[in-house]
Amino acid sequence: MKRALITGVTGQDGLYLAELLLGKGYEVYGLVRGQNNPKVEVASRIPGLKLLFGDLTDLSSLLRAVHTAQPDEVYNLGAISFVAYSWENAHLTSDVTAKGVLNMLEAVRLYSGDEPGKVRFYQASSSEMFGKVQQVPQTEETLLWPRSPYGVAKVYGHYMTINYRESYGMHASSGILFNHESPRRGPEFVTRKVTRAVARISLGLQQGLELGNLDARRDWGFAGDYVEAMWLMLQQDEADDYVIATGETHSIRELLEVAFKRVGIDDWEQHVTQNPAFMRPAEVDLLIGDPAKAAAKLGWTPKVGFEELIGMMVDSDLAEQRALAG
Ligand code: NAP
Ligand code: G4F
Repeated sequence: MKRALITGVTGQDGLYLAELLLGKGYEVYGLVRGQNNPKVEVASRIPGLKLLFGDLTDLSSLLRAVHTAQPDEVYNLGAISFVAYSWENAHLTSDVTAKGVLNMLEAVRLYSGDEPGKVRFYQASSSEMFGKVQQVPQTEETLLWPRSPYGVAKVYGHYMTINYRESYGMHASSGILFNHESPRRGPEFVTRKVTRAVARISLGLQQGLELGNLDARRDWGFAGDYVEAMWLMLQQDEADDYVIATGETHSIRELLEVAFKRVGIDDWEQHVTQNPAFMRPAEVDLLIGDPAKAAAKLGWTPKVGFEELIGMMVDSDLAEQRALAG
C-alpha cells in the first residue's frame, strides 16, 4: 500500500485529492493547522483519511508529520491562495505560500537522507505566475511575470521545487494549474461567489451581486479533473513541470450569463453592479493555458467543460441554499 501526505487537505483540491488517493488504495495523511480550526471537521468526514497537525511555517511540525506518515508521495497544496487577500497580507503570504514550500522541501530532503528519490514531491504552482502574460496561450516555457504578492510567492515555490530537483536529484514536480473550480470552491473566489449569489437571487434570498472587473478572462476547469493530473505527474519515471488547463478562456461576463441562465434568468445585467472595492491593484487580464505537454506525456485531458462546471456549481448551491432556508 502506498502512503501519501497532503498539505492543504482541508481546501478544495485537498479534499478531492484525498478521495482520489483513498480510492486507489493509498494510506492518506492530511496536514491540518491551527487551534479549533472549523475546516478540520470537513476533512474528518472523509472515511479513512488520517489527520496530522502542522503548519507550513513551522519546519519542525512538518518534519514530525513526514516522519509519522513515512510517505511515498507528498502533495504540497497548502497555501494562502486568495489573490486579493495577498496584497493585504503580503508578509504572511510570503511566509506560507513561498517559504512554506521551502520548509516542505527541506522536511522531505532531510527525511530522505541519502535516497533523494525516496519521496515523490508535488508542488501546487499556479497560472497566476504568468500574470502580465508574455505569450498566448501560456506553456511551460512562457516567461513568468507575476502581478500579485501571491503570484510572486508562487514563483518562488516553483523555482525552489525545480532547484531541489536539480540540486539534490529529488523527484520534485511542479503543476502549473490554471483556475479550477467545483462546488467545494471557497465562496471568496469569483465562480463560487457568482453561483452562490445566483442560487440565492433565484430563491428570493438576496437582492443583487456586487463584483469587480467583469472583463478579466480565465481558463476554468473542474478541480476533480485537475487532481488526477497531480497524481499522474508523480507516477512518471522523471519529475517534470506541466501546464494543466482546458485551453479555453471565458470572461466574467460569460460566467454570469451561463450561471444566471441556469436558473432561467436572461437579463443578468439587472442583478449585477460593479464595486471598486473588488478591483485589484494590478490585474491578470487573460489566462489561457496550452495543456499539450500534459496530454502527450501524462495522457491527461480535461473531462468537464465550462458550462457543465458552472451548471454543477449552481445546482449544488441551489440545493445548499434550499436546505439552509428549510
Ligand atoms: P484552498 O481551498 O484555498 O486551500 C488552501 C489550503 O491551504 C487549506 O487547506 C488551508 O488550510 C491550507 N493552509 C493555509 N495556510 C496554511 C498554513 N500556514 N499551513 C498549512 N496549511 C495551510 O486552495 P485550493 O483551491 O484547494 O488550491 C490548492 C493549492 O493549489 C494552493 O496552493 C493554491 O494556491 C494552488 N492553486 C489553486 C488553483 C485553483 O484554481 N484552485 C490554481 C492554481 C494553483 P485551512 O483550511 O486551515 O485554511
Ligand atoms: O476567482 P478569483 O479570485 O481567482 P484568481 O485571482 O484567478 O486566483 C485563483 O486562480 C489562480 C490560478 O490562476 C490560483 F492560483 C489562485 O490560488 C486562485 O485559486 O478571480 C478571478 C478573476 C480576477 O480577475 C478578479 O479580478 O475574477 C475577477 N473578479 C471580478 N470580480 C473577482 C470579482 N474576483 C473575486 N474573487 N471577487 C469578485 O468580486
